[in-house]
Amino acid sequence: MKLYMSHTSPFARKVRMTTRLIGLADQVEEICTTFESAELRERNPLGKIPALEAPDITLFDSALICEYLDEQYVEAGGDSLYHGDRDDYYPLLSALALANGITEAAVSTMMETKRTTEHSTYWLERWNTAMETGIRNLDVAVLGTPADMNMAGIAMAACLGYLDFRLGDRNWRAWNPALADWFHEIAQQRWFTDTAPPEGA
Ligand SMILES: N[C@@H](CCC(=O)N[C@@H](CS)C(=O)NCC(=O)O)C(=O)O
Repeated sequence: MKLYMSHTSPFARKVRMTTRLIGLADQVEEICTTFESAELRERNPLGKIPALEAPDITLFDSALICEYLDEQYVEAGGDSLYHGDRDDYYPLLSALALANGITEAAVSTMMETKRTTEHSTYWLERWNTAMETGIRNLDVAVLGTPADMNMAGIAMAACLGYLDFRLGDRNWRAWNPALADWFHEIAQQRWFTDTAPPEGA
């Protein structure tokens, strides 16, 4: 399989952490690309990173790619990253939706601030509120532990890694101290450190 990715994309990182956690990393060639490239647009008409070329299908959006990888893992006898305790199923999916949504707000903020023309205060405020309210409302209990990760935890790890990397001025740890404690342990895991953006990126 070929993953079209960039080292700075939190959506690509979510996929890359997943391949490492489920033992599929050596079957996925990581190809660095940019969102302006023709090779990416051939695989994702929206021109967004990441896209996965699998033997049977080419997939985009990171959520779909992660579901596909999870299916491979389950077929090989692994426990699905989406199904923990049955009672946790919808809380887990809600936390996953929240993590993906906060990441979207963070990436949009970053792209808007990088624009050379005038920035939209309206959108920057909306995204900031989404990030802060999302993080304050996140229930750490459903995110899993390093020994028992699930997709909500992986998505949240990618999200918080991105906030520290690109939006270090947001003091998200003060918004949710329990989440800060959870992340402190996660940030030491090999699958997290191995997928970090390179220095100076
Ligand atoms: N929902 C998409 C979001 C992907 C996304 O926004 N990727 C960013 C890089 S972090 C991108 O390629 N942006 C370029 C653009 O929006 O045109 C996913 O989960 O894959």
